Amino acid sequence: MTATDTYLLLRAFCDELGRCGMTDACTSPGSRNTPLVLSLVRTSALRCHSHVDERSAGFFAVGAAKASGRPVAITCTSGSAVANFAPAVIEAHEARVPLVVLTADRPPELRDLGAGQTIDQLKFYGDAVKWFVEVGVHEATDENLRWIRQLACRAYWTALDGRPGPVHLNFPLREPLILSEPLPDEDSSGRPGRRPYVTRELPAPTAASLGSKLPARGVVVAGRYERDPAFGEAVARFAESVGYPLLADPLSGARRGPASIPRYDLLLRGPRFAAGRVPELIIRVGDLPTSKPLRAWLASLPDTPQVAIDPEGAWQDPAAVLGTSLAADPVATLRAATPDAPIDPNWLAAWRAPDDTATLAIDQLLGAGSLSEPSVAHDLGNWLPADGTVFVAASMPIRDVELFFTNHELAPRVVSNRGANGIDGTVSSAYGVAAVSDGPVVALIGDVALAHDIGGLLAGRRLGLDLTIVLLNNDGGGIFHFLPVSGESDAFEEHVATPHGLDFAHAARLYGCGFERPTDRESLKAAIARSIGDGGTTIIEVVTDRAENLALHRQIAATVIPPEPEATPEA
Ligand SMILES: Cc1ncc(C[n+]2csc(CCOP(=O)(O)OP(=O)(O)O)c2C)c(N)n1
Ligand SMILES: [Mg+2]
Repeated sequence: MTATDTYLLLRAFCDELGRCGMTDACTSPGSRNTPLVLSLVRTSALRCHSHVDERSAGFFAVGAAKASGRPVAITCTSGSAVANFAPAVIEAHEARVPLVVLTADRPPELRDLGAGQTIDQLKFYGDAVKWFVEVGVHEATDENLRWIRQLACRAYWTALDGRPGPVHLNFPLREPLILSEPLPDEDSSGRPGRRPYVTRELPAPTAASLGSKLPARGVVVAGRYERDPAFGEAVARFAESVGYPLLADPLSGARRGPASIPRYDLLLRGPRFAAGRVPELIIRVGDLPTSKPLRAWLASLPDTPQVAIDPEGAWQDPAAVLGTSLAADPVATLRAATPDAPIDPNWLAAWRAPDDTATLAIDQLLGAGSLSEPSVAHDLGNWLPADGTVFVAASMPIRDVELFFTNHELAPRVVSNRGANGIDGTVSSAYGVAAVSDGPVVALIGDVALAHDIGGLLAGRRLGLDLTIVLLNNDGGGIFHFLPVSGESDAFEEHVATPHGLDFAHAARLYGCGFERPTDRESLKAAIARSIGDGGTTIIEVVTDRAENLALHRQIAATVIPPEPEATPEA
């Protein structure tokens, strides 16, 4: 077994990933993974994105795979580098994102014997991966070249098949790690015509029946569903055709059309509103939206038939109220559903009118004021073009986008890491989206999330990517002011809100980004347009105050929700 064997096998493996349809891979530096890195980089079908930090590489790949719908490969050296992929692997598992994780390892004779940078990498990610393979050390015989091409195909298709997710291949690599002579040009081990060695036919999306007769009073709830660009439009048209109110998280792409009720989070907080609108059927598509009031409302209706169209077996039902789970394609199912269902115009109107009133009230409240966290979330949906993408961080940004995005036929795509709801890796994932997107990408992010992945900024300059970062800087975790812990005054500020006093202008300088600090809505709009026009990365900081933000949210809620003695407090 020589370095030539290693490189011949890896060349065939990487070539095969490209033949299957892979276009992007992320590398990170090290010694042990030299054969993996060089083989990926020398595969002409793959764009290789170099990262210094494995945690960033992993989250970058998550963003690229989410936005492209294609599996992305990531590789790292042995030891704790493998552990630094873990947060992204977990996000990919939870959010159903296809990744092919290629870790380098010491060969078996060097494990657990004090050799450097050696940890137990076998099944390192546990049940977070769909498949683990210890690849082993092999000679590049004809049989083994066939086998490794098959292995690449299996890794690619397994990541994508059924419920997508990460797969992990651990490669023991023996020294020497570089070639002493060039590989022969010819590799005839692949199929002719650049066909994949194994073409796996994934089943065509199938429709299921929602029943022969839809009731007059139904509701559609739509959440994150990234891989089918037709999803949002199909859901909105279905809701319109049957006259069902559509409660659509912007992550669904379905917040549009005359049936969409974008203020559901605020409206459903009013018990009188909810009590007067008990539906006969709830159709759920995509992930559950983040909104607590919506989740609480669904949970309060265990006797209302609730149907989820759930092709990936995601079981999004923490309250155990679903009666039917259809293993079918939501787009095909909704398109096939009876278009002439009995429409009760009063039913939709009973949602439409208060929703329109709420939207007007919000516009007035925000219009009168200067920049605020809600105003930024509100405006981004209107300012960005339809081919643009907003990558939204966890914490208040994702909640404010859900609360304040308006109905918009040509809204930008909204993408977020909602698998594990982490604040980690946000910058890196946004760059991953930018790497595979044609339109402009804007990241909406809080200050703690930016500080957490500040190293992710390195990708901008090193990889020549364009990203506009709208930073909502309230010097800490503003979300915690909405929670009961905010009353624990001995520990809240230092240990929960965690103010840091960082001046992000210095970070912008360090990483070669532009920096702006607009103070009104118009200058924010202009700064975003400038950043998109100029290219590169600009951090556009909007300075806010956590306590004022809480007060503004309360004011908006009090204006929208009619006063009722038993009104629930904001969560
Ligand atoms: C990896 C990870 N660690 C911790 C948390 C818990 N957490 C949720 S929100 C938050 C604070 C986020 O602050 P910031 O990004 O400034 O957003 P803001 O709350 O101010 O909107 C934290 C620490 C998490 N979600 N993920
Ligand atoms: Mg903050």
